[in-house]
Amino acid sequence: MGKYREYLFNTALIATGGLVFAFALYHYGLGIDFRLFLILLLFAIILDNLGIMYTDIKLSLSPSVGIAAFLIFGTVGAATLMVTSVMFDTIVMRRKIKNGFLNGAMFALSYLPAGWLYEFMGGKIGEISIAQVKYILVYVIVSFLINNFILYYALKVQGKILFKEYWNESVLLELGTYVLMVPAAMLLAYVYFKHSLMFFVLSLTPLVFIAYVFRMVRDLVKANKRLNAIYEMVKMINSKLELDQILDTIVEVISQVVAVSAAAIYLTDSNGIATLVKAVGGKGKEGFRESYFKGEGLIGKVISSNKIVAIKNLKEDRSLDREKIFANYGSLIAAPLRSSGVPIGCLLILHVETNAFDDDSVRIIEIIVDQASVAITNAKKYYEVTRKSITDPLTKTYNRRYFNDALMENIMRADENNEPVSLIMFDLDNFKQINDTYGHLIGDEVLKEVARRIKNNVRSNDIVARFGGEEFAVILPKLTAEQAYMIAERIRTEVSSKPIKTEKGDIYVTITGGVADYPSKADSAEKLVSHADRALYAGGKSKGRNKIAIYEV
Ligand code: GH3
Ligand code: MG
Repeated sequence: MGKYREYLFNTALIATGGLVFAFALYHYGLGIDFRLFLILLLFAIILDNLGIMYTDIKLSLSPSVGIAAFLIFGTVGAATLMVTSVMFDTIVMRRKIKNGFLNGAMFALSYLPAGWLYEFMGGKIGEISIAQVKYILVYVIVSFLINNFILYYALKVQGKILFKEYWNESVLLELGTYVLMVPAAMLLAYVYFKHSLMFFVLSLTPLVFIAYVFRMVRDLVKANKRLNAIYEMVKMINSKLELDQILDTIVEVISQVVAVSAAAIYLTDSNGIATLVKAVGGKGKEGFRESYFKGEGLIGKVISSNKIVAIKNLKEDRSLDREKIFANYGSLIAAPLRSSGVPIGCLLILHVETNAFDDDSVRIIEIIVDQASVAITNAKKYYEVTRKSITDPLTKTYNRRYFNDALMENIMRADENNEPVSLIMFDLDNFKQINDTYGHLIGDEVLKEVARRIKNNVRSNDIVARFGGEEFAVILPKLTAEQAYMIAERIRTEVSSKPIKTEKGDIYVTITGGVADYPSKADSAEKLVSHADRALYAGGKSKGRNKIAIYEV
């Protein structure tokens, strides 16, 4: 679908651009001095070459030559110059044939109507005066608007999603260059009308110098961005961010230093299987393969070999044929993530165009990925430690400490939202007997199984905790004691109805439960616990066990 839309858009753009251009040539003719045309073309090409790619948009000073040509030749001559120079730059210098035609059509469609509007409004060709400034501004703004309008849609149908983040910034930057280019163009045209061709050519050279300085500034800005990206990564290593936030930051930082159409992060488990944990661009997670076995496919190979892979032209690379995902892209970088030399996953960066990543990009990715790996490892370790500190090792339910915090938090939330929260306390019946009959180890097995049955019968945000030796507590947010009673009953039945299978045979156990809720049956966390406990003994244990009771005020 996306491909079809892109094809339709491209065809329509090239056809319209070509037709309008042919009409202009046929109807108005070129009528230019070819020697001058070639000189201007040469300068336009030089300036385009010194231009800088700002993410997906090229900034260059060649429009100043274009505007000068417009003031000298008029609409059709100037448009011809600009279409020729952009096509030369894209097709010959950047080797992108399709984009060459797209850019040519885009320029024809922006500069021709802008020129016609200029002439229609009364702007003059072939001479220069201050009174023309306002018309020249109209010419510049109209061509700029059409140009960027088409470019925006071209990038959009090409599936470049991240460009939107930089769009405003790059458009503003481009507009800024016109502050320099409009006066420069007027000066050039003035020199041409008043002085010799030789003098005119000489006055073009400072532009080349300025473009060169521009490029140096760009390199500085780029270097600065890269330093900043590394700084962000180092900062992240020492942060207490969760793994998911770390992965988000990695993708964000990467898209600041290289052009990204889509990116994915895979992390390996203990069996060496790499699983997709983050995906942006393309179709999100659906666009990427869910997992790769050890050594399987590009991702598996990058992880096993521990070597970064950069493919400049995916369309010519036969080795990846079988992986569908790569059919939509032109180039990629796949970088292994490793922690103290051990592979932990892979970062995949894709771009729709070929040759999107130069050697510099690959190097910076390598550095970022090293830092990112440390941050990922730290986050995983931190998660392990916190998880261990709040769970009961035998039953894998929450421990008493976590239960206390969670109960306070749930009561606070209940107050805020004006909702109830319920608590069930369970105690295994005659558990001492089970220990005495079958031994402590079998007793442990029984406890584990009862915990599992309780967890299986509550919602995912209910909190099951081991309150004491053979006592469990369940916090049920948003439920009244009556609703919690139903759940407690379900758990009681579930525990007593099926035997627990152990080495020493099937064991039947029963549990007794007490229920209370906040705020109707208790007005504090302490009372909620003591009231549920009192219901457990007064209403359950003392009345024969294997029962659930609600606290009576
Ligand atoms: P009641 O129905 O009144 O609750 O009787 P009970 O036997 O369950 O009550 P009691 O409080 O007398 O005994 C609880 C027993 O639970 C005593 C203790 O040894 C055992 N217990 C506590 N923690 C563990 C544990 O982690 N593993 C095992 N196997 N037993 C435990
Ligand atoms: Mg007991």
